[in-house]
Amino acid sequence: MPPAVADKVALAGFRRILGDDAVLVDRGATAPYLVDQRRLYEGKALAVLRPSTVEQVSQLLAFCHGTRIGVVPQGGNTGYCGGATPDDSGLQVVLSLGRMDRVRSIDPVNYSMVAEAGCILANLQQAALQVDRYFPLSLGSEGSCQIGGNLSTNAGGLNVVRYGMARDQLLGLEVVLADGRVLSTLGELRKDNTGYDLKSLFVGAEGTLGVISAASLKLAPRPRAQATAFVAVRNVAAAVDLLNLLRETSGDRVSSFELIPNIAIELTTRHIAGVVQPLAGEYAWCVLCELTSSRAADDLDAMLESALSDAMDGGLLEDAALAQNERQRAAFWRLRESIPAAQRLEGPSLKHDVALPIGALPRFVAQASEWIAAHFPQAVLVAYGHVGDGNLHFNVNARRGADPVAFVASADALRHHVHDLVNSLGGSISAEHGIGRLKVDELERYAPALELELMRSIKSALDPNGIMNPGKVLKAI
Ligand code: FAD
Ligand code: 2HG
Ligand code: ZN
Repeated sequence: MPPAVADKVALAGFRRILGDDAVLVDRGATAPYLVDQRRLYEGKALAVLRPSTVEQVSQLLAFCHGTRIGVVPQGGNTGYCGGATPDDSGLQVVLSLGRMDRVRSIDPVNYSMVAEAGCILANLQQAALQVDRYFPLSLGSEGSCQIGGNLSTNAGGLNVVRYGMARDQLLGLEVVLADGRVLSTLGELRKDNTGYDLKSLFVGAEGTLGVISAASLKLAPRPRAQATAFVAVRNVAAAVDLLNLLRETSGDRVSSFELIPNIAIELTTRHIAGVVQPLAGEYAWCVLCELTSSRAADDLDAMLESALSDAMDGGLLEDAALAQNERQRAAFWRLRESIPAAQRLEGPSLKHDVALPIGALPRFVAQASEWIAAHFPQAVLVAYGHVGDGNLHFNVNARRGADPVAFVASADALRHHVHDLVNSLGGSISAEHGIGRLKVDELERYAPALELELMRSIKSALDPNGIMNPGKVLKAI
C-alpha cells in the first residue's frame, strides 16, 4: 500500500476503536504531545490516541502489532530522557494514558489501592489521605506526572531514603502486551511467590515492553509528626556523617535528606519569586532534612534539635535552622523543588542523574568537581539531590557569558568523564530518570554484555514486532 493510503487505513482503524474525538491529528492539538519537557526532542506522529479503557488499549495494540505501527506510550510527559516523544518519521503513534484516571478501589485495612495508569501522582496522594493513609512517592513534578509514567521510569524523588522507589510501592500490575493481550497481576498481596515476578519486568521499562494500564499500590500509615531543618554542613563528607547520625538517633525516621549547594540557593533566590535565603550566611553545602513519624506524640523537633546540636559539637555543621511552623517548612521545600526551574532559567545545562554507594559520594564529588574546574572553565557545577539514597543530580550550567554552542558541544567529553568516574566507583549512570532516547548509547557503553543480551532477549520475547517505543532504552531491532 502507498504510504498515504496506509495512513488513511490506520486512522480509520484507530477511529473505529476510539471514536473520532480521541484520535488527534491536527497540528495544534497534537503539538504538546510531540515535544519533551526539556525540549531536547521534537517528533512527528501519525496520530495521538487517547483511550479511556483497558479494552481500547488492548484493541489499539493488537491493531498496531498487526500493522507494525510503532507505539509511544505517554503519561504526564514530564520525563527527563525523551522516552515519551515519538521519532520524526511521522509513522509512530503517541498513546496518551491521561483519560484512564480512575482510582478503581482503595482499601485502608489492606493498606492498598488500585489506580489506573493515567492517575496524576498528586491525586493519588490525596486519595490516600482521604482514607487516612499515605502514598509516599513524591516528586517535584507530582502535579502532572502519572502513576503509569512513574512506574515505567521507576521514579525516585524525595522520600526514597525511607519508603523506596516507585517499584517498592507496587503490589501488582495490569499490562497490555504488545500484541494486545492483557496480563493482570492486580492482586493486593504482600506475599506471592508463584513463579517469576513478571510485573517487575515492566517497572523501569519505559514503555518498551508493554503499556501499564493499572497498578495496585501499597499505602503507608499517615505521618502525624514531622520536623524539618535546613543546615549548613562543613562538606559533603559531613553531610554523609550527619545522615548516619540522624538515622541512628531518630530510630530511622529520616524521610528526606537532600543536598543543596550554595549555587542552587543563589539561582533559586535570583530566578524564582518568593524563594528566600534560609540561613543568614553563605555556605558551600547545605542539607534539607526531614524526620516523620506516624505517632502524633513523637517530639521530632526535640529529637532533631538534639541530633543537630551533637553534630554541631562534633564539627559537622556550620549553622542550622529548624522550621518553626508549616510556613517555614514549605519555604525550605519550595527552595529545593525550584532548583530544576531555576537551572532552566539560568540557561543551557547538562544533566547527570547518577547514583553511588553513599560512602563514595564525597570522593566522587571532590574528583569530578576538580576535573570540571580544570577542563571546563565555561561550566558552573550545580550538584544537588537525594543524598539520603545516594542519588546526585550532578548537573552543570553554562557560565554566564559563555558561548552556549561551545558549551553544548562539550557535552560528550564531559558526560563520558563523569560517567566513567561513576562507573569506576561502583555507581549508576541512570539513578531515577531512566534511559529514554537520551542515554541509549550510554547504556551500551556501561552495561555488561550479558545484561544487554538478556534485555534484548526479553524485548524480542515480549515485543517480537518491535512496536513498543522503538529506539528507547535499547536500539531499535
Ligand atoms: P512520561 O514522561 O510521559 O513518560 C516517561 C516514560 O514512561 C516514557 O518512556 C513513556 O513511554 C513511558 N510511559 C509513560 N506512561 C506509561 C504507561 N502507562 N505504560 C508504559 N509506559 C509508559 N523523576 C524522579 O524520579 N525523581 C524526581 O525527583 C523527579 N523530579 C522531577 C521534577 C520536575 C520539575 C520534573 C519536570 C520532572 C521530575 N522527574 C523526577 C522526572 C519525571 O517526572 C519522572 O520521570 C516521572 O516518573 C515521569 O512520569 P510521566 O507520567 O510524566 O511519564
Ligand atoms: C529533582 O530531584 C529532579 O529535582 C530533577 O529529579 C533533577 O533537573 C534535574 O536534574
Ligand atoms: Zn531527583
